[in-house]
Amino acid sequence: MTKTAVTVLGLGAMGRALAEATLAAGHPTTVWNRSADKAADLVDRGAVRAATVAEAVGAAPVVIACVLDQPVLCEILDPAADALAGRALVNLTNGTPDEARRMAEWVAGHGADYLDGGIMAVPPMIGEPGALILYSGSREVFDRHRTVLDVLAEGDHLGADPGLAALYDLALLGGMYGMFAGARHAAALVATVGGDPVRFVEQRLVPWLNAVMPALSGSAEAGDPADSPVAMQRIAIANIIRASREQGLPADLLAHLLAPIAPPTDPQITDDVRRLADLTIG
Ligand code: FVH
Repeated sequence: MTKTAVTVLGLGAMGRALAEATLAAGHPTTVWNRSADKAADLVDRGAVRAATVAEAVGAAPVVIACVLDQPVLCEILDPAADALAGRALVNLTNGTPDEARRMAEWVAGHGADYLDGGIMAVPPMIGEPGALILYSGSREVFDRHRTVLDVLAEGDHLGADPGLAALYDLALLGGMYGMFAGARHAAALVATVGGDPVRFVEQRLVPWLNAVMPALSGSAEAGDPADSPVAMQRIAIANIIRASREQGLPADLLAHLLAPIAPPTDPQITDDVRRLADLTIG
């Protein structure tokens, strides 16, 4: 079966993993990177190195872009705009929903189709079970180039609005970073009494988080959970803030922990949170 040719723009940690996956699956792969030397070993494995972005874009019907951020993508695509006509740009660069919508418009203005994507994986996961890419924008591109996209990760098309994938991606990353920030603070708190932060995370925190994971879906619902009422949770969170201060750790950011249990629609709870935050953080 003839394999669709693919271009990959950007050979950072993630772009390289994407190019390796398309190459391994037998798709003729053209690559471009600002630092051209990063393409050397891919060329040894059969990739074609393009000298310019325009040459790379012109080499394949599907162009996968994965660079640092959206301003960088705009900067490199601008001189190659004319080469886009009739192709599909699959933009897997992290960005905001509005950036994705603007990119979709710009790409359409140059006669090309647009699919935005948010990669829910780290580079070693690409091409492996468990990797997921959220897509939005052209459903037609998603369906037409499924054989290429499926070698990268499982794909989930969220809808026609090009901004959807970025929004879901950032929402998921926000949840992840909130957890990481909580973990760093927890480890720092344990270190104040001589505890080994790495062992604490491995032996205590990870099992604890796994145990409470089933409660996560309920945490997005409005209302007062019967077995862990909001009034009780507010006091526990205030105590985390007070304990942090007692142990000499900055606690200001922890006030945000109060927000998830204080739906803004409930003026009573919002007032309580404000007073509690004033009390503990002032
Ligand atoms: N790596 C990860 O874990 C995450 C997983 C989820 C998705 N993200 C997003 O993927 C985009 C690329 O991330 P990356 O990991 O490949 O990032 P780097 O290794 O830092 O590579 C950056 C590439 O961007 C190129 N670049 C940077 N500035 C410019 C510029 N001014 N002009 C042209 N290219 C530029 C850089 O080129 P070079 O430094 O090698 O010459 C790399 O190709 C990103 O949106 C993540 O959020 C990754």
